[in-house]
Amino acid sequence: METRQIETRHDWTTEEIEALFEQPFNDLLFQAHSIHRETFNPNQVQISTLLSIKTGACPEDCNYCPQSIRYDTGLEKEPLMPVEEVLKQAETAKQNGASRFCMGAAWRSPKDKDLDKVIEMVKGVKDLGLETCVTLGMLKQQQSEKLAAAGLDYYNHNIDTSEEYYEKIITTRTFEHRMNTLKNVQDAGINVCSGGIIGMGESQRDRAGMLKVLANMEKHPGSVPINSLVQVKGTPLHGIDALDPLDFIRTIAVARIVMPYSMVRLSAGRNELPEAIQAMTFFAGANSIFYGEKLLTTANPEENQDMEMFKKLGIEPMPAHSEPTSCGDSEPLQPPERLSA
Ligand code: SAM
Ligand code: DTB
Ligand code: SF4
Repeated sequence: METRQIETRHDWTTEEIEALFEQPFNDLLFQAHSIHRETFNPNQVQISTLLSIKTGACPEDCNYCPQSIRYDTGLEKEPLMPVEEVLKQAETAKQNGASRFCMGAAWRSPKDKDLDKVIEMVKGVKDLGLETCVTLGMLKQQQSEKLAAAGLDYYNHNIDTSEEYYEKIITTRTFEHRMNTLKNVQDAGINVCSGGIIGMGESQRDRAGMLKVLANMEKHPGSVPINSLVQVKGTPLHGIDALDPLDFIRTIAVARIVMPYSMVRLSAGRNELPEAIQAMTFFAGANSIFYGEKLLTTANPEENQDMEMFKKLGIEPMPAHSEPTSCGDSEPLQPPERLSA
């Protein structure tokens, strides 16, 4: 089969990305799906399982998050999980078909003694043959290097929204803090997993601005989780106008176009999304999901429900350590005829 190379750009403007959003829906989906077929097998979806290894009592004030100590969400806090318990859960995730195991901690940034325990977890999960990912908050350069030396595959650190909208959502840290950690992680040679949340009252321009920052990174994030806000009672964003699912699909499609070789993950919010909408996100270029009954603290679809959906759609799980089907930076993609007119 001939492999065509899709151009990987790092010089997007917000206006160009907004113009992608504003296309007629079918044109946008056609363009995104055409790219998706060039860079990935469109019938494979990567399966990641999440585990909260330290829950609640987080000092940050992220307006969306049930784990902030500032909001009464009824969540019971739990200290850092013992390494053996984490490995037991990773083994179960592997048996259930996961290829990546993501461990999340409700920290602003990890203490060095806690990081040593997380490193033991990473090594143990790797030994099971799973790809590893952790999300622990802000990291110093030296902490990133320690994680890299342990063989960590991915570090998840979401920019969550546009630089302009950031202070409306979080006041205890800045967008720049977030970018600094992403730089530390990339400099240490760890793959970045970074995306955001849609449905927090942001404008389409904010969505375009967020994707611009990700797409203009020196190296595109290997994984881009697109979360639909899970509204949790007690958080400031509970009760906000619900997101139009078509806008969620659009965001996934635009992410696929501007980051053609990244895994785009249909992340939080699947429990509230009808199957047909999820199917459309796979067509639009999503090729990864969180799998298992729980995300970190909120519900996710049941495993057999997801397997049933995959069966109906003819989708198979992507094997661990899969790469895009073509790669390169040279030949620009020719837009579909109607769009180039
Ligand atoms: N504390 C670390 C941090 O903030 O990077 C790691 C854990 S934090 C829960 C990981 C990500 O989960 C956040 O960046 C956010 O994108 C996502 N998240 C948290 N609460 C969410 C919600 N209610 N709906 C959708 N995504 C959410
Ligand atoms: C990401 O982008 N989404 C995941 C993962 N990275 C860590 C977390 C979603 C959390 C949803 C709310 C909860 O379950 O607490
Ligand atoms: Fe803490 Fe992360 Fe939740 Fe923010 S998103 S409150 S940093 S756990």
